[in-house]
Amino acid sequence: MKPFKIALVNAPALGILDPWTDEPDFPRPSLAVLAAYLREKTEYQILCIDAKFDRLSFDRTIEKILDFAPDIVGFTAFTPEIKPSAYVAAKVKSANPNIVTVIGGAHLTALPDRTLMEFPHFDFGIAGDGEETLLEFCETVRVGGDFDRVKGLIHRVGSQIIINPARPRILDLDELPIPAWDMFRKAKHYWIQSAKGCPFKCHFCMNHNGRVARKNSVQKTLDEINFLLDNYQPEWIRFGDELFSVDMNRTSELLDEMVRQNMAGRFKWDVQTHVKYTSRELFKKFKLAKVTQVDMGVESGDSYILKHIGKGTNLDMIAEAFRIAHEEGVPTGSLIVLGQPNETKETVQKSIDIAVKINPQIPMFGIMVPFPGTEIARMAAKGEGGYINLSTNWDEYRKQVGGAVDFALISRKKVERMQFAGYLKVFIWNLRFWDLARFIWDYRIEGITILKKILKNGTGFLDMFDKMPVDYEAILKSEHTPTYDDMIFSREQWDIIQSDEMKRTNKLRPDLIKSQLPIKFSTAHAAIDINEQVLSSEVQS
Ligand code: B12
Ligand code: SF4
Repeated sequence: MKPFKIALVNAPALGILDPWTDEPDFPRPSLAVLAAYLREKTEYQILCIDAKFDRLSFDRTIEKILDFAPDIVGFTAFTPEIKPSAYVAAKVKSANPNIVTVIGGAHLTALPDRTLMEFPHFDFGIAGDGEETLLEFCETVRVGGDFDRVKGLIHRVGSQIIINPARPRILDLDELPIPAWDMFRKAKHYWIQSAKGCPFKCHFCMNHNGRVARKNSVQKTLDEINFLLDNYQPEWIRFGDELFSVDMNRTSELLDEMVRQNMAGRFKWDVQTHVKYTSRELFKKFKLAKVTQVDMGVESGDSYILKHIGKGTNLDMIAEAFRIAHEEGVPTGSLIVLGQPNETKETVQKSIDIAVKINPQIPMFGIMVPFPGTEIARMAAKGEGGYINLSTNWDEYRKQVGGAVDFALISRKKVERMQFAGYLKVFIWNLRFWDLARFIWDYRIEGITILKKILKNGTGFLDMFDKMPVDYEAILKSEHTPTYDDMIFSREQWDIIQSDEMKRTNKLRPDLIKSQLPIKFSTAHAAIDINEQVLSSEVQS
């Protein structure tokens, strides 16, 4: 019998403006995770085509898909990747209309029906966690069946687009197999995820994995690391967890085990977390386990802004977390977003100043992007928060070099100049000239792109995409251009889905909610309990 075939695709980049994202040294985790799940459960023939990792052109990507002759092609896409994915889907469908196309990932999850309306070349969409839905969907295509029954699926019935009820999240991540890294060439870096989800509600983040953190056990996490070490000897393992230390007891145990199993120092590794989920005890353990970097969200240096962005932090908590990390010798990264609601030159300056003060190993200044599904997108669509000129051209939705929105109280150009100056100031003010030289070398392409953009007369940057196919815009011309109402609606819908999910999880696994309430180690951490209150009141109602 002819095998059932599925190709899983990460589309090519439109240009190399930021090598971290456009020309990565790592394979795309979503493809590896979905392929592993399908392989474990089925006999399908599976091909992963990671065009960014393999530096494939659009033509070569399309050719590879068509040569494989799949029954289904599944595309993965963050917001700035949705148009390139749709372009590939359109070309594949025009060459072979029998191939079924399906899109999944954060963008589709934020704008489920709107994505299918904008891009008719996607036959189906899958929102949220993809593993179980993709399997059920493939089986429905393979043996025939009713698409209405597949939770999490978005599909067409005549000219109508139907969003099926959301699929409950997989609560125990240990159920999932180790990602199918063998379906890619050997890489220098790998991203793994030991926890998914985050209890906070930052205005600029959609929190697409939900507000209840779900975790791998310590053993499963160690197995994933050991699997990579044994088979691929990576230089760097990066944790894609929103909050690596969301369950501080689990993290503490994991760090002890990493030391006990002599993992420390065998590879570089880094994590992201929230200042509230840190403590001196934990930083000591991070140090022993030789973490390369702990990134923490600072977001803004202005106390009013900080108080209103849903992060549940204040300037004291932030300063204390970075101070303790320094004292314990743990290298840090600070994440700051310029272009917060009603941002001015003065508040941007405060954000740069706090970065100078906390003096992280690596400072990171992104510029606000109103990603769909976020509160910022809703505000920008309503003209609130000093946001103007909101674009719905998804190619502009990039944090380092982008242009999705402008700011009424400070020009984008000014923000870009201050962003550039901010990077320099952190190093120069702290007399870290060697670190500055290294930073400039490591991020030279990003730096040149930002500089080029600053020096350009116009404000656009889309002409820097030198790999954009000539027929790109023509192929993607749509009958439905996304509207501001779409952005507002998507935020409201997403809030409802998130809140239902929290209540459902609390009924099934109250321990998951409990384990993510931070342990209080210091007075500064005890100062703000907004999110604990939000968490407990939301789940109880
Ligand atoms: C690691 C990471 C990165 C890394 C690596 C990205 C990469 N190319 O792999 C780096 C640092 C480079 C990065 C860059 C960016 N990132 Co990022 N990143 C993450 C992070 C932390 C983990 C992603 C991950 O790999 N998870 C593991 C995989 C298995 O999960 P997953 O991708 O979500 O896939 C699951 C489902 O979404 C779904 N699914 C996904 N694809 C498909 C496809 C099909 C067919 C199906 C059925 C299902 C499906 O099923 C999967 C399994 O359950 C997330 C936050 C988070 N913790 O999730 C942000 C996140 C994905 N990033 C985000 C953003 C915005 C970006 C940038 C655009 C930022 C920027 N510079 O402007 C860039 C864009 C990158 C690009 N290629 O264009 C947003 C996405 C929002 C959005 N609307 O798109 C997120 C959600 C962060 C946030 N909360 O805002 N990122
Ligand atoms: S802390 Fe905020 S930015 Fe980070 S994942 Fe949670 S909601 Fe998103």
